[in-house]
Amino acid sequence: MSSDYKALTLETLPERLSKIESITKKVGANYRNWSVSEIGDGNLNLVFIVTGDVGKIIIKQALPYVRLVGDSWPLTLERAFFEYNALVRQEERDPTRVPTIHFFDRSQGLIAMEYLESHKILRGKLILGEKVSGLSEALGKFCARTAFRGSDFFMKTEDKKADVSLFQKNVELMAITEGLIFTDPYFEAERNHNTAGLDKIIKILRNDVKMKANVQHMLRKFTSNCETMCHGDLHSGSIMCTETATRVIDPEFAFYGPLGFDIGMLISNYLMAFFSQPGHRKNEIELKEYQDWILEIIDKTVQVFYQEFKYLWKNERSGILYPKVLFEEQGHDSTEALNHVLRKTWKDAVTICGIEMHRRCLSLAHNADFEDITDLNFRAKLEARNLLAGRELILNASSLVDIKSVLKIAQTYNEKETF
Ligand code: SR1
Ligand code: MG
Repeated sequence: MSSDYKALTLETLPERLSKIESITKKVGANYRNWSVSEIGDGNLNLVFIVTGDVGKIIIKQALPYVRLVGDSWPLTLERAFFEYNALVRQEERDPTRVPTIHFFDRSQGLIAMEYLESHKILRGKLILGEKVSGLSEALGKFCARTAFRGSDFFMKTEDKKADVSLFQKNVELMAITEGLIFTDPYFEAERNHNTAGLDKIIKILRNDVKMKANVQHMLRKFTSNCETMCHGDLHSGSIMCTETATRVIDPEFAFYGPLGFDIGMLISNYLMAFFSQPGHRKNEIELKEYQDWILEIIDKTVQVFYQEFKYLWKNERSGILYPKVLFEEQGHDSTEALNHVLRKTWKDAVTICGIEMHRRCLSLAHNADFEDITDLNFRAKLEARNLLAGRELILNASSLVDIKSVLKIAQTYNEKETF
């Protein structure tokens, strides 16, 4: 850590940032008029909203430790550097989907970025039963564009290799994913916790050798298949929406990995929103209507993902992989090759989806979808459905060849009496 690093406070922020022109331009030069509030509810960082005479800005600053745990789990500030670099690339690959960056300071682990007026965290909206129009369109395209344009289908290979080597240094955050997502749920790890009543289900998961092996096959891909730059943490807490607009935030876990990683994690978080709904609304008609809406969103997101990926394959395939010189320019159709790529990507997505469903109930960082349910017996019952459905996905990823079959599993487990 740089020796001049200092975490910002509500009191010190205005004077410290008043010397930075790109910030005063957005907020106003008279820093004595700034009001500051800390809104960070994530697991790692400080997040401030700064309001001045001219406008508002978001200041995100890394702490030298994991906020969720405290200083017993030190973490360098470098995640801000990776987040900054990921935001720059995401802006190129899917313009206007991520917040505009106004300022970055590596030694302070600090990024100043666009305040997303009237946007709320998607997870909160899903818990409240609020709908967002254009959600599937925005995120299906985001996943396809970032996956395709960050890969050897599109990039100049020297740029891709340089980028892989840059993001391979995001070691600490990849280690969090490797531990919390791929490993801890499947044994009695120190940081795990779970809702009481799940012991029988947890035993089933931890004794399922075939499933554990599939998880590890996926971890192997996570560590070695540097196919594209993934957001790395695309859950519903990394998405902000109004009723009609959708933006993606927080790519500090970015890494070069499997093409299906982000879409798989996204679907997983929708499925957890789906399974947890009975804990948030009791009216049967409203419940069914909203759960159906979530399933439609998933279905449409995947359709948009495929459509966009296919479009990019046809129109932007300029990298070293499956070059047109070997196919179209020889009068040969590349559709079979494309379908092969999509099949493998989908299998990875389904596997990641199941793994994420496990870790959010068993490992360290749970999600509010389930955690906000105060009736613990009922929460355990819903989590059990989610855990067993996740197991089905991991075990059967090869045969669940489309989204409809995944959604069918969700519907089946949603009706299941698990204990
Ligand atoms: C210690 S960090 C725990 C989790 O929070 C982040 O948002 C990631 O999902 C990570 O796995
Ligand atoms: Mg985050």
